Amino acid sequence: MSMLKIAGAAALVTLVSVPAALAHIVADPAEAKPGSYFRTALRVGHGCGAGKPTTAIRVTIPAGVVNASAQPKAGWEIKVETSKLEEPVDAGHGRMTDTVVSAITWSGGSLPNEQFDEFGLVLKLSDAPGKQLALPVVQTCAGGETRWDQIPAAGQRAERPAALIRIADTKPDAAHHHGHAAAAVKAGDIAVEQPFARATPAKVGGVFLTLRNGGGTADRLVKAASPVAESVELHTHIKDGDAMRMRAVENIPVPAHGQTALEPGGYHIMLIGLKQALKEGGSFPLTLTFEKAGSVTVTVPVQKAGASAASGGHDHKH
Ligand SMILES: [Cu+2]
Repeated sequence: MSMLKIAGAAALVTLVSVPAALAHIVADPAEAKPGSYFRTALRVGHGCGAGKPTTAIRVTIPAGVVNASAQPKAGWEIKVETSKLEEPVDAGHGRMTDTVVSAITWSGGSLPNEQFDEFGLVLKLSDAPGKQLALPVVQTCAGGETRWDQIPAAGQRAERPAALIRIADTKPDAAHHHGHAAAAVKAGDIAVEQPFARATPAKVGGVFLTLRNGGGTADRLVKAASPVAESVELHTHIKDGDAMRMRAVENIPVPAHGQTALEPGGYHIMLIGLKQALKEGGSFPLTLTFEKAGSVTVTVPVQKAGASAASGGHDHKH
């Protein structure tokens, strides 16, 4: 379908069939810390009206977001659009870039009318406290689309507001610049503890962490993803004669009421095609997907080359 046809259909639908009771598309959570890697999701309610399913969601990434990545979603394809800036910006940890993500589209799925779903995002926010960010969303349905792009004035309501994010009026969170061990983050019953990566100037890097399963059902880590790498694989080490070799595995098991350590020399997460060197003191987001517990995004601090455990944690020797 040509762009002209899409635009024509959109205009028609917008004119004739916007019911008053459309469920707004909102960002949840909507309150962010300045300068943070902010994990949120676009919550999409009803279709575009007329009982039609939602088939695509396109979100425009506004100025004030220096990097954005989408959480993969079963049954949906993700397309990322970028744009060139006239002036380079700091995309995090001093990495200057003139290419930023300008829009993200999930498409190919079908969200029935009267159901809701969430589309996950990690946004690297600029250090600008006290601002409001508006993320315009185009919701495409079978046979039409709705543009959620209005920015309501203070105290006003809009019929089709963009998804809004408030950046808290506080100092940027400095914690993630200092590589300290973050508190455990959970997906369902599984806690992700003490994540860290080793600093490297190379195109590949390893991530280590502990997965603790507080539930009575065995689970498996089936996927990992990060915007800092072209691809992310689950690896183990196997003994090959006298040498240890890395090998990709389909999944990493986490026993019921047990734990699995991803550590140097054993299971690990491999970042392949790093888009920037991993520098000591930096950090980056990593999204882990479990077969049963679902997905969770953790912030991975970068420690010195050769580090064998997350600093600030207990000292385990190998
Ligand atoms: Cu590896």
